[in-house]
Amino acid sequence: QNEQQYLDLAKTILETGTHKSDRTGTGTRSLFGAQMRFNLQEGFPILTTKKVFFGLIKSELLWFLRGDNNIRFLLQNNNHIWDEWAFKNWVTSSEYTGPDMTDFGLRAQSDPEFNQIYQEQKSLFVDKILNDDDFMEKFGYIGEVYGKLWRDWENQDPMDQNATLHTDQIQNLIDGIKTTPDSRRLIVSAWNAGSTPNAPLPSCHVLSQFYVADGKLSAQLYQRSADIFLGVPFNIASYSLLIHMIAAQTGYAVGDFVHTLGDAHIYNNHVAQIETQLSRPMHPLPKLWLNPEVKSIFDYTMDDIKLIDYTSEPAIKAPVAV
Ligand code: DHF
Ligand code: TMP
Repeated sequence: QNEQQYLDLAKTILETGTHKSDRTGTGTRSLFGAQMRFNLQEGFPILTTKKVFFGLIKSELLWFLRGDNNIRFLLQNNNHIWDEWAFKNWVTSSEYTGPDMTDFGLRAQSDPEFNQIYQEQKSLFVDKILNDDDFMEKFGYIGEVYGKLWRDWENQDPMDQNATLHTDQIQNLIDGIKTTPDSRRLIVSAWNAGSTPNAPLPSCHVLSQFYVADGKLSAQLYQRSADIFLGVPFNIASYSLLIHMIAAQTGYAVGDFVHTLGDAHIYNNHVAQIETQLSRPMHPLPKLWLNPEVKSIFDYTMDDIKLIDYTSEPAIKAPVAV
């Protein structure tokens, strides 16, 4: 089964990964360069050895496809997976006057008293993003990443110093698949070397390439940095969903999702959780349903996307490294 590749990779990293320090101060076991291949005809590749919250994956992908990089839309959908990185913008700004939030991610894990103060500040922050437009405009953005670059990559027109070009990579991709399916240039990039490195979290899924053969649409993702326990299960399901949606809109069946990883790591504070997961049985993979009435990749809503027969082992909680 598809999922075995993920479990094998996790096991290899646990057993052979290099102990490596990292930006967040958490520490990891890490391996450089790995690849998994998910045949989407065999079922939808969401993990079954732990429960993965598909609703969060749907709303995050719809958010990318809106070209939105302000977390308000996520919050309106009860999705909090990006809160910490927008919160970081706020507490490091000159306008923040609350209690000291230096290193909030690490301190929240080791200091229960601080954690309470932090949780209070974070829920104040979330309320303000939802209810205060000026505040949302200023502090809700997560920088030049994903959605913005997918739908509206801006660069100066080389022919005209005063003109800015706007590129919709997703529309171009769909047009490309329809008109030149043999093309080797079906690329979506989420790394603008000029601006992305300054984002609160520079894009992790950096580049994807789409491929059509034998009536099937496949894609390969290059992910520069891969949190095996928390991020990767989301990334696998998210790109598989995107392939299904684009296939539906271009008239192809689904092929493979090829997932190529750069720094593939297990955080030291996820080791017990992944060991639990490795001891569990797999369940059969679910199927994906997309509403066939939807006529544009940009028109899908939460209700147009459903998983059928998803059964899994229970969720496993783990702290996210900030
Ligand atoms: N930072 C790090 N260190 N790892 C990440 O995977 C990561 N992912 C980001 C942003 N920054 C990151 C965006 N994606 C979760 C999953 C994906 C994600 C962020 C967070 C996560 O915590 N998932 C939990 C459930 C969270 C919830 O219920 O709100 C899980 O158990 O899958
Ligand atoms: P980094 O910018 O120092 O590489 O930290 C980013 C962390 O977030 C790293 O652990 C990888 C993880 N991550 C994913 O695995 N998938 C994602 O989609 C995102 C946004 C982050």
